Amino acid sequence: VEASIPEELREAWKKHSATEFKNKDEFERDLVRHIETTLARSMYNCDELAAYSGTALAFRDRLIIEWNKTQQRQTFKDQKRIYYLSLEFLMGRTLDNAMLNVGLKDAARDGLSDLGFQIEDVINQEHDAALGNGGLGRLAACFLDSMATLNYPAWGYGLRYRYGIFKQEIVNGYQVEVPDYWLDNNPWEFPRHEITVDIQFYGNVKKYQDESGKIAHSWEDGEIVQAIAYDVPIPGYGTKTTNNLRLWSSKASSGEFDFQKFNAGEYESAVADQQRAETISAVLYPNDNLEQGKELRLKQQYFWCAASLFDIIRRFKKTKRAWGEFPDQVAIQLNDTHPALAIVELQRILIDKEGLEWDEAWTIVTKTFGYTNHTVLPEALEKWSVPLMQNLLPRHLQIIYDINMFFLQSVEKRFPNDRDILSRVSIIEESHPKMVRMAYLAIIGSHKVNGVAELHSDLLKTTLFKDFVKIYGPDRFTNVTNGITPRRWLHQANPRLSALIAEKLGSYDFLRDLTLLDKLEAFVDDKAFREEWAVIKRENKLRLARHIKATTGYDVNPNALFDVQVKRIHEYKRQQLNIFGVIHRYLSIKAMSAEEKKKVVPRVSIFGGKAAPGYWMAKTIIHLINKVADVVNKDPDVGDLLKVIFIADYNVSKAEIICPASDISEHISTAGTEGSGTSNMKFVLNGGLIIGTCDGANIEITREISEQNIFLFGNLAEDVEELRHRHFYGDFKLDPHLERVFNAIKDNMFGDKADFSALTSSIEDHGDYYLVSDDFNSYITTHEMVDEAFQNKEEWLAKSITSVARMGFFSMDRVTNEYADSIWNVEPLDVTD
Ligand code: GPW
Repeated sequence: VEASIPEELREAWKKHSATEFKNKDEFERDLVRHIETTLARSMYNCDELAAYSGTALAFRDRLIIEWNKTQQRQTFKDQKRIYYLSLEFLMGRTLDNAMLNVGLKDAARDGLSDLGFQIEDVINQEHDAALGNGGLGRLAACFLDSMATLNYPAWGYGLRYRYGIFKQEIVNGYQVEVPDYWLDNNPWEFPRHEITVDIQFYGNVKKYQDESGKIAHSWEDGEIVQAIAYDVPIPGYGTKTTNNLRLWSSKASSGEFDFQKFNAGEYESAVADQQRAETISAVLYPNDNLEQGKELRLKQQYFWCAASLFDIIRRFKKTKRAWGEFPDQVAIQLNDTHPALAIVELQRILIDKEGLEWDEAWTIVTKTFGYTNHTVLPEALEKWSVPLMQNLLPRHLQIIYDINMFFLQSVEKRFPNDRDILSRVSIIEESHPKMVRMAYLAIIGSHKVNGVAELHSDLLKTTLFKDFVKIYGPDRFTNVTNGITPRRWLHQANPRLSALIAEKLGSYDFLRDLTLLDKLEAFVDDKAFREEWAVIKRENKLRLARHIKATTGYDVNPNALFDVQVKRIHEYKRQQLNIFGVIHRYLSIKAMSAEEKKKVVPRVSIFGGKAAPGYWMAKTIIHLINKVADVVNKDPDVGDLLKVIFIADYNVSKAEIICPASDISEHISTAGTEGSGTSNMKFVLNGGLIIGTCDGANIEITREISEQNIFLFGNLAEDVEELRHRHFYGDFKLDPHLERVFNAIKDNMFGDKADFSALTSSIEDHGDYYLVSDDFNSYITTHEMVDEAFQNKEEWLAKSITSVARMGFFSMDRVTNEYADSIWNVEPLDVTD
């Protein structure tokens, strides 16, 4: 559709082209105009929510202007673009980030103050955009921030869930899930009602001869659901680039069919059809590191992949290039296997719709895709039942079988004497029912596969994907260690620390090149600087203490050691190890004389995180933490020496308060189970030390900041298999300190012991799969070392400063550049002209 204004009329447009506010006065003008017109409110009727909406609209105008220009520039330059396909984008709040990225937060602060508002209160009105579960979704959000900041032409593609991750309430110590309806007056999304794609499900496949006599396939009948695009602008920091995140929403297709139903008086059934269609994008599956194999989830995956590919291909076709150039224009990154169907869908379009030969199409497909694996946990690896897929996506299943056949033929040719390898690497698992192994499909359909930290990538190559390394050679597999955006996780979350660093380094350039932090090491002995550093940590702890008081009613002592573990609750992440350690500490304090108690370093143990609604053991862990808190926090024998806090509804905006306030944080997964972890990086970047196992990115953090600045403990990944094996054969002895803890639980010290028996018996009676007992002694001894180190304030400060100075490697910008060079082969787009 040509909707462009003729050349001779464009002067009139240019004269009135929208302009951006550039200072406080212009901001105030735009803010008041939006409040009085867009919101139809006035100075007699303006609460903080209206002030927030007005401010958001004023900044949104700026983003839109740059967003339009960026899209025009990218279309004009017509370079290769990156498409990041992720079922999760855990964005958090947008306003504060937008203010900082465009460099006008001070103007907004002053302007709001002139009009009677405090900027912090206004920022706090915003609801988090929480379209993700945890690390995987937050990584996608950090990618978007970095890609825009580095001027890469990049799009995110996701689903516009009506309900994001549930809100968590704690009632009588139990998690209660409350729906997160986040879409009402969300100013950051733009419905594009004109951008729609019809998506087909079910039906059947017809074979026919095309004009040239070739056998061809067409997918017919079934049902159609419509995808509608909603766009979200993604501004970079200190750049004009504003990229696009496109989220698809589902709706009943407004075809004749429904119209006929309405006309035939079948009003109710027509409405029911509508609701069924809308169900596809209704809710985010709330599982982290778990796949349940539900049909609706597969529908979500195909719906989103098909709509995104249609959109990408539509854009490519406008350039009138030959299909062979597709991989020179398009790089698609698969965030885990959730979008692996995109591989099959592209192959289908090329052979069924565009008439390409199989081999020609397959070359294009494999050059286009890259696949990132985030876990080795077996329960998280996606497998779809063949009958389910046969019913929902009959043509795709055929193509998967063909991909598999050609692949197995080539394997057979290369390894003629190895019969077993074929069944091991087959995309189809020969079980009952047969299953489609999505990770294998993703490997076979991509030119690069990467893990997210060194240990994790090594484990992929030596265990899960070993056969594929043999088949394809080691070059198809690579590592890109995760990172985080320093804009949100330092500058936005910890403005005072960011300002102090800027003062010392002479500018905020470190926010665009985090390796500049290394210059901080020169100031580690600077007395005034150290004092300022300590004051900022204290202020941040006070801010968290106020939040704890307001939400739990508990007072915590800001001089105590703040010990934090916030992340999804999972047995492999071992919050149970932490809470057992807390009970051990509690019992030790109870047994002390008054004299001995004087030597105890006061602690606040802070937990936060959601359990998947169906994950019983995770919910039991939350329950135990809250019960321990009930007992410990009101025990006069303990007083300020120990407090236990569970912060409800941990999310991105709470992380921004919590990360800057830790003295120590816990990253204590069973070695070999955590892909990378990214909150470890957030805490260290904010001057907290960490206690952790040799797992995920903890290992690279240790390499960067040195062993002296981290508290490592526990068995190594290489020992895990053997230990589990031994447990299985009865060689298991409960650690004596842990036994004391279990005895306390069994004495009903924290309420009915029956409530926690699943937890204790998974360790005592069922093989202790996560090695809690094996690591317990090492864990509590290391915590004693933490106490000791914390008493030496000067040394602790030196560790904190040195660690921050050495965190440059963990910038998401480094990560993005590595993907761009080694996977995408994409260049940034020059925005100066
Ligand atoms: F199972 N991760 C996550 F691999 O947050 F898909 N959710 C998930 O469903 C998966 C992984 C999946 C996390 C990893 O657990 C974490 O170690 C990693 O840092 C993060 O993804 C980002 O790579």
